[in-house]
Amino acid sequence: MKKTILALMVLLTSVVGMAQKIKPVLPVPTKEHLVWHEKEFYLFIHFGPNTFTDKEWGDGKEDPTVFAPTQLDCNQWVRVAKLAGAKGIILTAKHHDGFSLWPSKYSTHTVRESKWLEGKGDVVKMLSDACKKGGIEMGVYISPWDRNHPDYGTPKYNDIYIATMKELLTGYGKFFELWWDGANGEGPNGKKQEYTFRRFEDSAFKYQPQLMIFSDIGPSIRWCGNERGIIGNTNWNLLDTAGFYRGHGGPPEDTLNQGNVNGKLWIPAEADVSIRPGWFYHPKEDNKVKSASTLFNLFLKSVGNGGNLLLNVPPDRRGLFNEADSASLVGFAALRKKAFETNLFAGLTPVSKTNAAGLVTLTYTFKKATKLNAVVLQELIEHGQRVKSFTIEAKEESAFGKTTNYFKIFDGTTIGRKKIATFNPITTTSIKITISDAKAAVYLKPTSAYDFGFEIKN
Ligand code: FUL
Repeated sequence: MKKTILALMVLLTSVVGMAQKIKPVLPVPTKEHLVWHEKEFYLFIHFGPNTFTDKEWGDGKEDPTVFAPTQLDCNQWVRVAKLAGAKGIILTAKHHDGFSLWPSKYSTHTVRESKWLEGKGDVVKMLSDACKKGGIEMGVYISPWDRNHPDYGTPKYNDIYIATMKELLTGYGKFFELWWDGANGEGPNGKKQEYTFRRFEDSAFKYQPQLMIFSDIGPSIRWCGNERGIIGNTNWNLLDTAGFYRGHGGPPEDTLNQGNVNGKLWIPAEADVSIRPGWFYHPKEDNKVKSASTLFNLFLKSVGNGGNLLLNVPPDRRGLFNEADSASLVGFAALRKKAFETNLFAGLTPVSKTNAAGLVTLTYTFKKATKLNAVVLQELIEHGQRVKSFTIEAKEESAFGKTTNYFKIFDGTTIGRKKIATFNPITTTSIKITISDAKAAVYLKPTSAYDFGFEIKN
């Protein structure tokens, strides 16, 4: 392995001046990807007839009047989202039952046919107004699978789907993300649909070029391969999609979970998971809401592995986030604040060295023995994802206060956009980070270290 490959550049200041000189390792993220990566955590909202019928998948035959929230308040969703530190909200504007949360002119199964606000309501509008007012972003889930639409299963439905998207993407301002679910069953006439996804994609980007489109294989963001909120410890933002299809026909789940080391496209992972067992609200799950510490752990396993966390919080039958969910979300924010409040590397300048084997190390020496349980590493991903493996070591002190050896506290693979490396709390005077393998010279953002001050639940 060439020394040059392992030359480590630690950039403690802005890289603006250098940026042009750095030879990228392809593929690199688009500027929209870079904006998306910084969001880290945002909410998902599953809401619709299923909320009232206690189902997860409505069959599209529900009477639209079942949709009857008594106190629907999107400002409350936004308030709680902000308290939780979420950067946006993605709403199921249309789930598989085909019910549209806006009065779509391409459907007869919408809020208009319900009695909510005498059929004059529009949840998409309400949420979009609330997000704008609250200063957070909004995205939409528009299920391609539609169990209500009479044209589903015929070529005409593809045109209807595009018209439906157009209605949403041109009528409510900018969305940050469009979510395409992989589920694809039969429509009301028993037929399955052959989707023209390429056309869907072109149309969506035409209406909103800045959109990030999610599906199991992108084009912008990929599914992380499970609905448990866990992205691989090894996580490449790269994916090969040739020969794969959305829905059935995608790459194996562990490939989605880890990406492809030499993948041709920048398609980062998003972890979608619900705060409750179901995606929609069910009263019997009020006591099954994930705790703040479970959510914090999921944060470590998603954002801490370089992807984004999309956390579903289903409003209840009032149309409000339930008290139990709100309490967990606020607790989750408090844990993040506590964990990342004090950067123990602040004010320290690391010593950067190339050892005999040509491996580069970064050594931080504390002024006095310091307790820590986490180190956060970040690559400057605009130049491509490079690091393949690294280790973290801590200096062991002898009983007589004399310096002894370093011992390993963390063995890592990828870093990517962010790696939150956690370990059992240790008290040490020095931390050594070694990048042991990389595709090319590595560019890191400043590294930080923390003592969370609480136990991490597994
Ligand atoms: C799944 C859907 O079938 C679920 O109902 C839910 O929307 C989840 C996020 O994706 O594939």
